Amino acid sequence: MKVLKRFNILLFFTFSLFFCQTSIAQTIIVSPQPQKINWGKAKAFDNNASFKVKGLKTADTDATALLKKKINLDEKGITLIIGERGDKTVKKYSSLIPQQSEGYYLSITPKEVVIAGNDERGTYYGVQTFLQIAAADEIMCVTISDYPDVATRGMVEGFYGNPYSEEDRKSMFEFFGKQKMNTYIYGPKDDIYHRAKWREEYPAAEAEKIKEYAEIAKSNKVDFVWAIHPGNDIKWNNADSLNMIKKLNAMYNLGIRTYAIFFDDISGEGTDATRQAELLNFITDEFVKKHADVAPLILCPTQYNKNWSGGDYLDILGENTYKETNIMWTGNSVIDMINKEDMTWINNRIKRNAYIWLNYPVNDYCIDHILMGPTYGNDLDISTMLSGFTSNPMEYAEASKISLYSIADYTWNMSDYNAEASWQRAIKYFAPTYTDEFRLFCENNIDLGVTGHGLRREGESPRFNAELKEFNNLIASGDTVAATKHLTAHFDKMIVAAETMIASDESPRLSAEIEPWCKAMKLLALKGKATMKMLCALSSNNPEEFIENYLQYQKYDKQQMALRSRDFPGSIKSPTPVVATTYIVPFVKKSIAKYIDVYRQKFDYKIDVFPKRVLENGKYFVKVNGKYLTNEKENIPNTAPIFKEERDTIKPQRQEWIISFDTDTERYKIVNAQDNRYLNENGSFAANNLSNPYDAVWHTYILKHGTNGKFSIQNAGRAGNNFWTVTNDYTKIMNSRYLDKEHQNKNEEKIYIFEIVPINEK
Ligand code: LOG
Repeated sequence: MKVLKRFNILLFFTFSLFFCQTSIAQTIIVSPQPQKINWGKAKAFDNNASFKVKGLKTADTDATALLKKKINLDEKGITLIIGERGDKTVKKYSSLIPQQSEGYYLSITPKEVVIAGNDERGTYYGVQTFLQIAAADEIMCVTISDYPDVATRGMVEGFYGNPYSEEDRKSMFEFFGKQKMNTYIYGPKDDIYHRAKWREEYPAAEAEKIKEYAEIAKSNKVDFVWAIHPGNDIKWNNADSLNMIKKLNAMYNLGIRTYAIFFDDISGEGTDATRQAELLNFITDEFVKKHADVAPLILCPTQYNKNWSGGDYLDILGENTYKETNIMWTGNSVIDMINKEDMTWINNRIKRNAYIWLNYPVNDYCIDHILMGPTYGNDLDISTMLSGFTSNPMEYAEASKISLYSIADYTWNMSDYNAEASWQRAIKYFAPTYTDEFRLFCENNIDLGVTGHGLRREGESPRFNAELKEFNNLIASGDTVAATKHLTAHFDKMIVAAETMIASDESPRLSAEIEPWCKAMKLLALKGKATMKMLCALSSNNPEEFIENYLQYQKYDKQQMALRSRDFPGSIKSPTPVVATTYIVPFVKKSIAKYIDVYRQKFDYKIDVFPKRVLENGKYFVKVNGKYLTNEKENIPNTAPIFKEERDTIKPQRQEWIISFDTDTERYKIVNAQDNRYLNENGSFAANNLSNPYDAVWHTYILKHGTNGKFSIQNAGRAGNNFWTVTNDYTKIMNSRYLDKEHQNKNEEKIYIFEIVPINEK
């Protein structure tokens, strides 16, 4: 008995020690995720330890400056050895330092700390990692051997819209230093000295700012790359080549050492590949090579994605531009994630490794959305196929850091990258206190909806969808009240999250940026709650309560429509912010239409508060020129009804059409009373009523009342936007796409031709 007890105590201690240590190590997040990290079993020292630093004079000055700012120095403190390969201080450890550029070795023991870079940046990154670990209450023993997978990592400020503010940029440089990103390409479309007035020098005050950016970036080990966009009006002559050199020289004097030349989004003369290559080579010869400290050029070509490429444009660039010139690439299309196959394709064309310009999380083409979701979809085995990887973010700098945090993870250690885990860590990093509230905000701002560019993002509103399942199950089992409680509780969470994020002083700049979307989220949740109350009112047969909540819903809806995000006088206009457009918005919209429909069938009380319907649900004659639309070929596939002069006295239903409002699409469906078949977009029956079930995409119409008192019937959904008209002999319905161009969808006379008459009116 005694022995057993002792054994148990021992077990308890061993276990608690084990768990305690693992849990400390696990709460420390080293970001970006290191290549090799070995947590020791014991604590090295406490958070308040002080250090005696060896190597302060020889190690990289940015690294030592950062270190001195953050730790306590004390001659009697723990020894901290710092330096880069070749320095005496770290000679002993040289075999442990990774060979890769920007790599570092870090070791923390109770006896000493070693930070040894393979080069200056490596040392600096070693310090950043040390500071992340040393921020914990207890500093664990650890050994790290670390280096980046992609040499050039960062962002391109390359969007249309508000350029970043001074504060945005400075905060970004610091963030990049911490997250080990080394490149910031400056090319905002709405900076006139980048694009419209590319030949002119910056006025003194702005020039001063650029100079400051270059300096601050540098002290965070970030290359501040300045980009010029001459393609809209460049002349391929000597004068403009010299204009270019002059401007680049002026920028050199402001401290710029890496340059990019952008030829994206232009047309006409500027798009000539041969001329572009000649210019780039000229600049390399006459400018880059004349300065020992200027890096090779970065070119954004006119054909910067596979969809927009054709002819021999890319081959000419590949053949003619000097091999050290970097060529940018956005992937398979303008907005796309990067995959291996496309990398092989482009690298073969340009005869070098492409430099990625990832158009994510940029939202200048979907400015009503804010993109806060996980950064997923880039292949994890392409690190050796890239010369650089930069992300084009949103004009919302703080909000963009959610994705940029993951870009840092991805480019640093690609094979270990886990989009979901990295996203969760980013959320926690930016909202350590309000993590769950911020997560709820982020997960409701993932997808961007339908855009011309086609990118969609999966996984929006997962917690809402889980509650919706419960809701649907309970509705099916008849328990409306319990069902609505599920969604109401979730809507309440959304409200609290929105309010918390707006009021939070944890990241005030982030809060300010996302505030319009937080407000939109709150109003959406309030609308959702009102909808749930309407459902309860329906099930308890309470029309007053239904109307009262419907009026609330309308009030919130108006408030939401009146919201505006950031205004901007340039190329982007301020939009109405939208959130959760994939699942929650459609759910609320469809629910409200459905509940109103049920209400109208049950009650008369105050139905004039609802949007007017063109037609009430019912049975109608559909007539043109006094003739009745008649379904003569009962239930025979591929037949069409015809217009008949006379009333059908044998089977009157053949001329009766059940027209009803489809609450999902807010369009009307038209069904024949004789065989229950749905008319399709051509005004015919494709199949019989068994093999051709109702499909809102093909079987619903927009009805409009014309000034002549007649109706138009318009196809919608995938069926397009054409109208019904009639064949020349007035016997059948015809799709207006068969009309000549001039008459298509415009000619009122050919479109407002249908009399839709309730059958009891005759
Ligand atoms: C522009 C870019 C813009 C982005 C997304 C490139 C190379 N150029 O279609 O400035 O932010 O798409 O709208 C672009 O992507 N053109």
